[in-house]
Amino acid sequence: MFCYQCQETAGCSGCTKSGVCGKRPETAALQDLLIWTTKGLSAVTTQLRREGKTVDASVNHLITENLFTTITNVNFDDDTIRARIEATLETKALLAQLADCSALPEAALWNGTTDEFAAKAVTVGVLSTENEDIRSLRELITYGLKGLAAYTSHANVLLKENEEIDAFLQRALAATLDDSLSAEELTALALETGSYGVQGMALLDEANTSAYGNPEITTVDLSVGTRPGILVSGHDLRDLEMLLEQTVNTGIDVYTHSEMLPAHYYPAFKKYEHFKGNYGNAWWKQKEEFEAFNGPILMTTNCIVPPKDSYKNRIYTTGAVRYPGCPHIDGVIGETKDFSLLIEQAKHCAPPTELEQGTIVGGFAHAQVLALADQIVDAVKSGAIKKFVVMAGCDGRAKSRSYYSDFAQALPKDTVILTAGCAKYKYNKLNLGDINGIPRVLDAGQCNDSYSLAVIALKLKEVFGLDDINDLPIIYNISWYEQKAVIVLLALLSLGVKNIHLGPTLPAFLSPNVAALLVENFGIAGIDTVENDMELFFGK
Ligand code: FSO
Ligand code: SF4
Repeated sequence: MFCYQCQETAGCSGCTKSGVCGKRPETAALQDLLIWTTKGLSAVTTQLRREGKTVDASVNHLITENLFTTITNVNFDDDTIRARIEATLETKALLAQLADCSALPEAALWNGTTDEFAAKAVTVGVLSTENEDIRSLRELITYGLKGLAAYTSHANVLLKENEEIDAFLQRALAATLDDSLSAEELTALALETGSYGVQGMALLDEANTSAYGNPEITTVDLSVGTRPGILVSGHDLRDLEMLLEQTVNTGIDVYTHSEMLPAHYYPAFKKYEHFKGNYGNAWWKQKEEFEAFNGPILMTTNCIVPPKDSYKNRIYTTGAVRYPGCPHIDGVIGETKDFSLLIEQAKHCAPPTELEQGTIVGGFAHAQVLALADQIVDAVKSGAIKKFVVMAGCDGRAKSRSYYSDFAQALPKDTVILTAGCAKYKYNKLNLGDINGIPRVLDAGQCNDSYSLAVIALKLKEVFGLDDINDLPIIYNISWYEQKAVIVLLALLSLGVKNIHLGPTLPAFLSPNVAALLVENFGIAGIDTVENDMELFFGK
């Protein structure tokens, strides 16, 4: 196997024996083949569109779900990945009859049987592209598209569609098979991927806010109640809504975990009295925290870590997530899922063991921040706020990530952190105080809510009458882990944001030349020690 798509890849170069994430070589091979066949299907759909023919939304969804399936910590189940390859080949064969496929690449034409999958997979992985710069750019685009697909999938379950984004996503996937494209052309495509990333996040923002209202300042409880609970993790708000509905008056409380924390900020969920609070921290601490929770856990998206036997019988998956041996709650778009299995189990479980007490405050997505714009602008003009520091992205297992807690604590007291994604767990419980009533950590929400941070930056640029987004007093110090962070990064680059610091390590999939190109054109940099970075950013 060879996989280097996430920040925790072995030796900062690539997982070759098995994944640090727990992905086995057989699963990695099937995921490689799923990506390759999905690119082939995308070549066919792109050809169909070129010929003026329409592509059904169900095909768009098949493609985005396939990409979502291969994101780090989403699907560890070979049988379902194999079934997805079969469905992809079947759809491709049907659609290929409607288009002129004579000039399309092999991936568009291959139609092997299930017993040929393993042999084919070894020939179509990441390393099948020999030129390391082309490989690097192809993977940068592919990982960005995986992140984009995850975001549009969440919008799709809320019945929001955008054919333009799907058409681009498929055209870009197909382009990664095209040997005639130069490094310059692929670089331009990576930036175009970023601009569709902005649109994808905007689509999801629209889907979430039109369904559940605009996030507002909210105090979230970190303690536990005395009743049994169900813990919901991942990013899918529609799943949470269905679960909350079905647990009304059952004597069960519902808690959020990791990236689901921002659900508390949405007005629509506040009416549920049994929507108790947030339990635990970022994804990587789940082994201890899920054990202590005592009740059923619903994984709506990444990040699932291979579960310990002690709580495996309490893990349920839904959507793109699968883990062998854990029950899966089915439900297609528009259908109400049936969570009675979890509810029945919860009734016989002990209440959660308390991990901590206290509260945290969040809900600073674009509408809420713009409502406070006057107060914030005044604070900037008076000098009470000197700089904003965007610390969005992911948390992870690496010890070196303690940098982010130390960095947040070392920041001058006249700075405000703008955050989104699970990166926040490194500093959202540190009580960093406030500036004239404005908290020093403003949490916009999930990783996709980085869109809010971009909207806020663009608004500040307008208010201060600046021509260039880079003239704002904003520092970008972003942490990444998986492929959603890649689309967030590309989205920021497409908006013209420069000098982003990315850590705790730069992606292994950036070849030296591609990394140099990003440094030269965008000022992308890594991180240093907290002391040196304070000196760099603040000159002290
Ligand atoms: Fe995994 Fe975290 Fe939101 Fe990332 S829980 S690591 S960019 O923030 O994606 O999914
Ligand atoms: Fe390794 Fe990350 Fe790939 Fe898992 S997703 S196999 S940890 S590079």
